[in-house]
Amino acid sequence: MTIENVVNAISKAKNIAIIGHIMPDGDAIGSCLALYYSIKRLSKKASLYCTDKVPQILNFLKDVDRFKNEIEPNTSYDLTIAVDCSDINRLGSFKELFLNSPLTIAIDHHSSNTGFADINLVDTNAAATGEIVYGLIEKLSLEIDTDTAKALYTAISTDTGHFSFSNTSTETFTIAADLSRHGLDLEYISRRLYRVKSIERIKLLSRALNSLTMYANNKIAMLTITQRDMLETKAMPSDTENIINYAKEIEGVVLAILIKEINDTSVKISLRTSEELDASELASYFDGGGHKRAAGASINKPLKAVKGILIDKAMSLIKELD
Ligand SMILES: [Mn+2]
Repeated sequence: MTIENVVNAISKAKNIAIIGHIMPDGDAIGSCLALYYSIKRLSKKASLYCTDKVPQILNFLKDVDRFKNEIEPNTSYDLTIAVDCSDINRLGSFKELFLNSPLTIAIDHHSSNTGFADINLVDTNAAATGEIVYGLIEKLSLEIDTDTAKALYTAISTDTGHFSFSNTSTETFTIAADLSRHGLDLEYISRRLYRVKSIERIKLLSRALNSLTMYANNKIAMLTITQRDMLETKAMPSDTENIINYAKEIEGVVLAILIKEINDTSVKISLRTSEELDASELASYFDGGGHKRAAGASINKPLKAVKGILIDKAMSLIKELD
């Protein structure tokens, strides 16, 4: 069985590289950390790698500063593990390190996983890679300590929308219940993950909400974020995340649009739709792509021009529905 092969490979290895995906999320960081702690407890050497910075929201986790974005000099690894990566490009600048490793493992739950490693521990029924790592730690006959429990709980909570998305299973709750037995302050973790926000983020949100414009009998909601909004609020690019949901959550809205001005001649659009409307169809009109419910595009036109074209196109799609 795959999991036994993973246990064997880890048991034999001396120095292991653990790589989380580009633009890491709670599942990637939490799963990497839990794996790192477990490997350390087996008295082996390990390094944590990630191309992009750990999101600020996860700074409450111990050891996030151990993630390096450059390969440690004069180090060679006999095993490399890709965590929460659906394909090899998700490894970013560590793709080379992975390809040159004598043995590779991928631990992942994406249904789009390409099976790019020597050993692929992929379970598409798992709500988070954190669930798979939990099972692996059990197989390694290790006890779960508080730091490991905290990292795994964060991984699973963030990938399930705090246990509310459709991927949340009985197994998810069973694992979370067990993790909660290891001295976790659940109120503190959810406060850090979901309630505490930077002042810059709130100022940006306030400006974005102020831009709200409704079209087509309140079926379309549009938000815009300008360069000036970003500059004057000192917000980070990641602070724009989730803002579109405020438009999407308005009752009766079938299409939510967020236009983010990149510079004077280009914008990024994000689209969210409900039921009838296909977001990817609208995005493809602007050479973008995505899924039925969520899509986006980068457009080389000024904000004002995009607004006009986008609304025209969206209105005609809405009319087709009636
Ligand atoms: Mn994940």
